[in-house]
Amino acid sequence: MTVQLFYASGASSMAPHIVLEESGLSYTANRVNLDRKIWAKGDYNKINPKSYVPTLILDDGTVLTECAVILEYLATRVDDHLIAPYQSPDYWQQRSWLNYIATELHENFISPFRHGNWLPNTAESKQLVYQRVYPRLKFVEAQFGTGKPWLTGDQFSLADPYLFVMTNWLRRLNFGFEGLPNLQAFDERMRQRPSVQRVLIQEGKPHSLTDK
Ligand SMILES: N[C@@H](CCC(=O)N[C@@H](CS)C(=O)NCC(=O)O)C(=O)O
Repeated sequence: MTVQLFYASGASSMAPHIVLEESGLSYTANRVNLDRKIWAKGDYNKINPKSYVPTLILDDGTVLTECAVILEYLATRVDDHLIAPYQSPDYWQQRSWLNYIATELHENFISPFRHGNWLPNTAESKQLVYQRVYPRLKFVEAQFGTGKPWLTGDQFSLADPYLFVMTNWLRRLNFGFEGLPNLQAFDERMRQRPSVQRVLIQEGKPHSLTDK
């Protein structure tokens, strides 16, 4: 089976990209230009009319969207080390984390002006985003207070690459890790994984955040 991932450099699509690298599944990575909504073969909106990444196309042509769902799909395709057994207590904890990252962190990081400029790139919008994400990140920070290496415990799971996208955005936006030492250590731990290093090299430089 070969799946096709559609990604933009440094976007939330980096999370399934890391999971694909972790999983050993066969895949192709198709780069999307989000400013122009095009990819190597033309109009990206024909691939995903929601007009955002990530998109995953399965070998039977099924199109999957929504980062948390794509992550769960990929984790269930491989052996069970990335996700807890279906409906176990740990499974529900992982589901809660994926939903929290998607709705409380990911969405609040996205620029209020969105299209063509999905991370904030003006002083005002950056400030607004920081006010929204900081208390939510503080909550995650406290979860790491118990000394766990990964978000859901001692074992790396599908939630970690998604959280890493958020800590990577903290860096990109120059927000830093003030008051978030556990998240900073997590970010550094993630960067030591060979899968993450490969994806950072493959994806290359993200789009410019220069003030417009
Ligand atoms: N609800 C979607 C949101 C995905 C999303 O916000 N993607 C951003 C990049 S992280 C995007 O592609 N934005 C393109 C645009 O708004 O023009 C999900 O959870 O996957």
